[in-house]
Amino acid sequence: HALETELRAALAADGLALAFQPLFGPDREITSCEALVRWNHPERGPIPPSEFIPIAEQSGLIIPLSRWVLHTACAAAAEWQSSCRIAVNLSPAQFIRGDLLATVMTVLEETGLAAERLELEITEGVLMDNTERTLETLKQLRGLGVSLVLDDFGTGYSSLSYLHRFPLNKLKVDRSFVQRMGADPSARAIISAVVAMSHSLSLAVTAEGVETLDQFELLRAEGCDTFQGYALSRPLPASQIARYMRDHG
Ligand code: G
Ligand code: G
Ligand code: MN
Ligand code: NA
Repeated sequence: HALETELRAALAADGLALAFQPLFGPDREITSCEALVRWNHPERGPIPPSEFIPIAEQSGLIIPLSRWVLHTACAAAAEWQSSCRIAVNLSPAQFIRGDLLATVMTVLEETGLAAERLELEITEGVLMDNTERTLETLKQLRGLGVSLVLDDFGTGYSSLSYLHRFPLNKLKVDRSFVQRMGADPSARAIISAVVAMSHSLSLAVTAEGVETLDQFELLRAEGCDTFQGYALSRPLPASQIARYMRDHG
């Protein structure tokens, strides 16, 4: 695959970058930032992660790529004059390999970031595979002080039993529910029910894909704890995030 060769070269030659999207609490204070990998191809221009992450996953490149993301995100957060947390997306392949815990420990040591400032985002698929070993790894990560976030909640084949079986700290309600909320009362009812259930299990809830201030107000009224979306902030280049946090301190 041509793109695979070029992605390998980009990773080796410092050709990838991170964007950081702030997440906000109900008073619009910044609570964390999500690291999002970016590839600006020298000839083709920006290639979205939805195109190159699957190629990285098929080729095994996802392992060094994910390590680069984790290291770069933690190193950036360690420099911020803020106690804001950093959220990093994990790939299912990182669980299959079996050295995720060691990688996270090494990166925290290398960057000096406190474990309490790192949030790891996993998807429902991770919880469905290899459940015993995954459960053990997640418990060990929690033991370090890292937080665990279930991303894109409601899109996969999740079972509600996962929510108490796995040691999660937070759910991110998939943006498809947020986007349907205005027109479709059942989408709002789902969000309302997810918030009630999550809070009764001591899980925090993030609403993703918040594109309008009306959505922000509704989601706040429903009791969501944190909010992410274009209405609040777009993902920002690494060069802008530290200043953005100072100005929105
Ligand atoms: O940034 P954007 O909205 O285009 O991201 C699209 C998808 O790519 C999202 O589902 C996001 O989780 C995923 N993604 C972005 N950055 C990373 C990353 O560093 N690692 C992994 N595994 N997925 C990522
Ligand atoms: O799946 P995950 O949550 O990791 O994906 C995050 C992706 O969502 C990023 O690629 C980011 O660019 C995108 N995103 C962030 N805010 C919004 C938004 O308000 N609307 C839409 N459509 N996408 C968003
Ligand atoms: Mn995510
Ligand atoms: Na998501």
